[in-house]
Amino acid sequence: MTDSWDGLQTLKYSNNGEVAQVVLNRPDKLNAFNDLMHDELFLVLNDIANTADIRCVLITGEGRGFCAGQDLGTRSGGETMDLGDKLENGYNKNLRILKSIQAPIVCAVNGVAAGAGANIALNCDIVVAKESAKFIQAFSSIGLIPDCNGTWLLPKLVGLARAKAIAMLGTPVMAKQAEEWGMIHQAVADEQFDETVKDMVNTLAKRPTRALSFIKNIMDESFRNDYGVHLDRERDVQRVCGLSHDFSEGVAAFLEKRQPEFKGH
Ligand code: T3D
Repeated sequence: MTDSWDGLQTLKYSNNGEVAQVVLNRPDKLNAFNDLMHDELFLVLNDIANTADIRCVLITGEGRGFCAGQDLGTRSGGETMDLGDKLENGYNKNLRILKSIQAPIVCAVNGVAAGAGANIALNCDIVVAKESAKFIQAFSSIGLIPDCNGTWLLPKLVGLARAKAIAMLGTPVMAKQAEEWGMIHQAVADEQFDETVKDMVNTLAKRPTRALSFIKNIMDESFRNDYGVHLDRERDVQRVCGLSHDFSEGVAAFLEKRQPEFKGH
């Protein structure tokens, strides 16, 4: 970790120019978000977005939880409030930067992910969770709707029937179930979790980053493109990939029967 990030109070952050790691760090509150955490996350996500050669980003949580969403201790029970402003200046501001990061983002869900915590995870490119972890759309239990784009993501990931049910009932979804439903990529036995995450991050950091960035963007785009438009988009993006170092290296390595040395561009 660079010295300049030592003062963070709600996160741990390291960025070696190739891999960036963000650890939500309020374990006594299951890493629930307060205003400082929103602000500190904004700073580190900006740093990542502005690190040109970053190859992979890892987001995880400290302690037994991943993130319990908004710190309800920062909201006054028995009062109404304008949550639109809160969302815009907190979660939405951060999710917009998260989305702008071009490197693959792995979310390692180390424990319970509730409310905004669950949906922040689902906004990442690859979600790996401990088998003991659970995802809870806790919002409706306090009279809210899923935010952090949960109402956009969930129907696409698990289908409308399951999305509506888990959002309305607030039923916890265990990691294995989440994997079976396609909500996350993989549920991993707790004892193999750290190793699996480390291997995945190291692998991604050596793969052709520019192509991975195109993959995530064009797959997101697929939801708003029609068939013909999407074929055109693939053609245009593949044209760019074909002109890249990593394509020429990938083919050369295959023909020479050796491992490719991708540079990420
Ligand atoms: O307001 C806005 O800005 C709008 C946006 C909202 C976005 C949202 O995220 S709304 C949803 C907010 N989150 C929740 O409603 C979840 C609340 N938490 C829980 O339901 C449970 O804590 C969990 C299911 C996540 C975990 O349960 P369990 O039994 O494993 O742990 P616990 O004992 O409930 O929690 C441990 C501690 O963390 C406890 O503190 P204590 O008693 O040991 O001092 C608990 O109060 C604290 N904690 C857990 N979640 C929150 C929290 N403190 C503040 N805010 C939390 N969200």
